[in-house]
Amino acid sequence: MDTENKNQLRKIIHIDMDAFYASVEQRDNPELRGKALVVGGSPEGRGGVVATASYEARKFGVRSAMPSKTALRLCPHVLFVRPRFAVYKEVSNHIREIFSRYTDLIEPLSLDEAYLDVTNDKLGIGSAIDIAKAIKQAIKDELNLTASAGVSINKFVAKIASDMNKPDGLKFIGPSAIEAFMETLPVEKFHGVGKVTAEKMKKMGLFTGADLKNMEEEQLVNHFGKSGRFFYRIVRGIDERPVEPDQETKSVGAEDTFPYDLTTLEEMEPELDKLSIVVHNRLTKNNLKARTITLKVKYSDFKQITRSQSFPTPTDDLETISATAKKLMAATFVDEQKIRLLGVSTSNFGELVVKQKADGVPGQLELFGE
Ligand code: DCP
Ligand code: MG
Repeated sequence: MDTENKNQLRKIIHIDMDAFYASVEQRDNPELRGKALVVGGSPEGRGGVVATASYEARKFGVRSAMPSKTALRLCPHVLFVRPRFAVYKEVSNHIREIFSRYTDLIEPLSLDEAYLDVTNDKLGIGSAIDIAKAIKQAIKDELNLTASAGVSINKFVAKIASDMNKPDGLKFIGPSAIEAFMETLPVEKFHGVGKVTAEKMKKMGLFTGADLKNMEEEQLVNHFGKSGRFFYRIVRGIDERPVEPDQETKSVGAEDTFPYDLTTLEEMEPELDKLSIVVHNRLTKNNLKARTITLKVKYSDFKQITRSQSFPTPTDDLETISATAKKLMAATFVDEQKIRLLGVSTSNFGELVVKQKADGVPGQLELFGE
């Protein structure tokens, strides 16, 4: 059980869309409904992996990230559907808007998945189960798609729970049920346990949460490093990681340290052009425009300066970025200076855009890297 005071128990929901890309394709094309299909990959089975499979295809063992060839072997009549990322992105924005009716504490993990902290929900509903039901209903009514929800007092248990009754599931694991639940959980379900760690655990005779629970904290740390401390706590139902809403992007930039010092403007200008291209690409990819362009210069004695210029209207124009960087460089450069690093960055964005985590990669995983 969580050691927190009962009154302070959090209410966490994990929501995950069912067979996301595949369901969107079946929704938008009636001919695909009820059919075994994969999104992505190639029908000739030549190359590529599939992004996801419809439930009809999963019956044959077809799964995400499987080579097309394998998918075809398991299910010879499987249909290959081209992904339409713009549509998935649109649906993703819409579900996030639905979440935001209930809470601002939303932590997206990918396009189709998010944690919500509804301890103090905006509408004063109070019951996390009722909120999860309402969200699922809104997704059905407004998007004609289904999602599964897990409800508990922490992120880890909520995420496991959302997967338990898929599709269209809702699973609540309350505080008094957590410890018993964790004891039966196979070790590979634990956060941060990949194939390598799972093998190691099994060799040590650790198969379930109950086995992990028999270990001293120190033993777990000795065998599994920092993750060991996490395992020790999580198997007791303790996971205090907060739901962290994405941060607003404050700046977008690029910099480069050179293998030898630059001493002339002629050498620096092509480098500034290269950096500007990187910055320009990042801005357009994230749909950002900046009012301020900043040049950073580090000298061979490690002294560092920055010089900025601001514009009345936000821009993502490559020519403007590189011309400004070069102008700022020319204005600050003095002969004989040795320059080790150059950087170009942009800030002061015209619109508020939230940073996206890499799709499909839960934000915390790298903490426990294998
Ligand atoms: N995805 C991908 N490559 C992967 C895994 C997923 O491109 N290796 C994409 C396709 C999925 C979407 O991300 O539709 C969401 O991933 P999920 O893991 O949530 O899988 P699904 O939503 O497809 O199925 P489930 O019902 O199991 O959640
Ligand atoms: Mg999903």
